[in-house]
Amino acid sequence: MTAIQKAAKYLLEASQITVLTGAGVSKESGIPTFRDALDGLWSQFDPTQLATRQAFKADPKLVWDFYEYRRELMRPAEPNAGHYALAELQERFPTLRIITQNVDDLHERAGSTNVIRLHGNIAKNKCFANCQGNPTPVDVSQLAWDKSSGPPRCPYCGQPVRPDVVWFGETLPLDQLEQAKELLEISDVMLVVGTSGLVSPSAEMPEIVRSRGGVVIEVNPDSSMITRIAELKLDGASGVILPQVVTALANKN
Ligand code: BV8
Repeated sequence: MTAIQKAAKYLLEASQITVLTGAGVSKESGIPTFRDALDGLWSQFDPTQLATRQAFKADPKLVWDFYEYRRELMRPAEPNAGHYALAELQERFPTLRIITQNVDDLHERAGSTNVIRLHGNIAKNKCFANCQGNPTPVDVSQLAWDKSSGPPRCPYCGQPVRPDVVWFGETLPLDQLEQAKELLEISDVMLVVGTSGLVSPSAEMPEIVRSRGGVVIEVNPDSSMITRIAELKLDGASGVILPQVVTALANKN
């Protein structure tokens, strides 16, 4: 039995399948991951230095421009075969949930529903002070400001507007984290796709499933911090591997 067929068998035998995705699942959509040495964002910018409240307070324009640069990169991106395959898996297994670390919207645009977003949505913005409540969404398309001067001001309180993403050192949205934790307690299979497993607390999630006797299946062309706890490693790009899993399931009908 091939690794793909083994993966299909684990999925068929599962009562709750949870998928954890990282930047790798969007790589084939043209969005650079954080690790790529060549086009990686972390080689040009160091997000652990830029994706923080401190950096934004120190230089709002630099951090705002960093996000405008990434939003520009993401604008033409379309879901790839890996996103569509995950949406097909959710059709096949209706209780399947996706927990994503990504801040793009490609899972939703591929048709996946009820996606748990641990780190927010780069397309959205909010008041830095959350002056009307956490979060205080701000639609910048309704604002006029000198774009060369950095972020616009919150229309309610005048504080700078910031991207609605989770920065390093910030806690994850509690509702999303709660939903993820509940899933980890009932998942008997976790499919981990395209993550280096370096960022917490998402990095600890596969281990929680494994420590309860669940099966961790990893899809990644390289090794990662998850590989050592994976029952099954599917070596390759998610846009290639995941459609093969869908096909293997169809053949088992
Ligand atoms: C928190 C949004 C509680 C922003 C992101 C020391 C000081 C302070 C904090 C910490 C610390 N040590 C640890 C921490 C916790 C910290 C952390 O983990 N830091 C790391 C750097 C060590 N975490 C936090 O701060 C989190 N909050 O813990 O709250 C708390 C509160 C206060 C004080 C203490 C604790 C918040 C973390 C969220 C950060 N925000 N994103 C933005 O996007 O700008 S994280 C960001 O980076 C992404 O969202 C993603 O999560 C992460 C990148 O990871 P990956 O997705 O895995 O991507 P990567 O490039 O690394 O890997 C890609 C993989 O794909 C590779 O394995 C590659 O082989 C593979 N691949 C490539 N091509 C393909 C492929 N796979 C499949 N197919 C392909 N084609």
